[in-house]
Amino acid sequence: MVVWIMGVSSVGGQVMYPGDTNNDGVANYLDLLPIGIAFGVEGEPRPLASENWFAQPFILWAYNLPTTPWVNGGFINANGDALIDTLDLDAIVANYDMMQDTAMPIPWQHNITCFTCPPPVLSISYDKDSVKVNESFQAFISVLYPETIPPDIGALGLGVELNYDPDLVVESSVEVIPNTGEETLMFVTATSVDAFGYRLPSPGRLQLAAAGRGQNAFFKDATLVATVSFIVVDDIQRDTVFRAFKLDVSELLFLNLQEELLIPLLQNQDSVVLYQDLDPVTEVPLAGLLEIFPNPADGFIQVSSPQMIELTTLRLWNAQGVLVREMNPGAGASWTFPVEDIPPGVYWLEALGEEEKWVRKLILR
Ligand SMILES: [Ca+2]
Ligand SMILES: [Ca+2]
Repeated sequence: MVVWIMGVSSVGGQVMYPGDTNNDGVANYLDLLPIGIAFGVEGEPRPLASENWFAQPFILWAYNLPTTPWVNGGFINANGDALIDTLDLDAIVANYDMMQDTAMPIPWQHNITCFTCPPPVLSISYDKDSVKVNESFQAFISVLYPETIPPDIGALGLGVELNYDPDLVVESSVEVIPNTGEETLMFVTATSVDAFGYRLPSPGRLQLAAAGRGQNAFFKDATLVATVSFIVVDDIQRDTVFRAFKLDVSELLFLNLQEELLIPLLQNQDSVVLYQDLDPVTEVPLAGLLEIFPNPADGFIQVSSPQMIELTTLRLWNAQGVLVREMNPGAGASWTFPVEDIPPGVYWLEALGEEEKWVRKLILR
């Protein structure tokens, strides 16, 4: 065995690319996790080491990842010194999304699951439930457990890829802000406009990894991983005044310190309604008069005014901006709008007076 190792190293048969720490053929957010698992491990420095993206011979380390043992410590040691630590992060960012097929990459798949570990919950929520054009809002990416658990059954880290509709937000303003207040965590983040990478995710995609340094970092009842800030584009109109914005999870990987797979749950029901005022000048007077009741509603909505007014139109829009129901109430001070056959969810009630418009969010259950 020793002879074989020395034979390989002496002929330089094994090569690595700095930043592709799991040697799966691409440098990206997932390459943070091997650094977290192997944090503090020491081995042979790489002769003539560079952090540039080219094949570099290295001396095999005694260390291999626990459940994907074809990943040797020499792949993880991106900067080429004798230690796995945060200095090995830089090459991931510098070579982001670069691909290689000469280091004999192997897909990084985890077949060993920790079934006795409680499932971590990836939670996505927002600071607002509705946002106007040109205004900003934030998404919060957190890891939750029902209660704080012993660290040894928690998670070392996670890698997640999120998608959204790039036509709804100003792509150049999308910013991932890691929660550096969690001092045990290391982060790799990427958006389509991240300034550091050569190649980057396409618009509407962002990637995020967070991991502890040689110890499980997720075991508390709630840990904020990152905040993502967005700005709504100045015109969301596509035959409608409302659009729903939602982050969808396309890839999600949780590993623990033993490199075992954790099976996560997803808490991602929320969305943000983006809207624009078609005629904001005339919005004010009706707003002082109209009230809706009950909200949340089931069965019917009562729209009322303390005085007689002329209400030409009531329209109910769903969060996708689709007109669900319209009626023409006419003159009066109280109107009943039936909703018993409409699916539960978030809706917008739009009321038109003779020259005025009024909009209010409501929930049907
Ligand atoms: Ca990789
Ligand atoms: Ca290193």
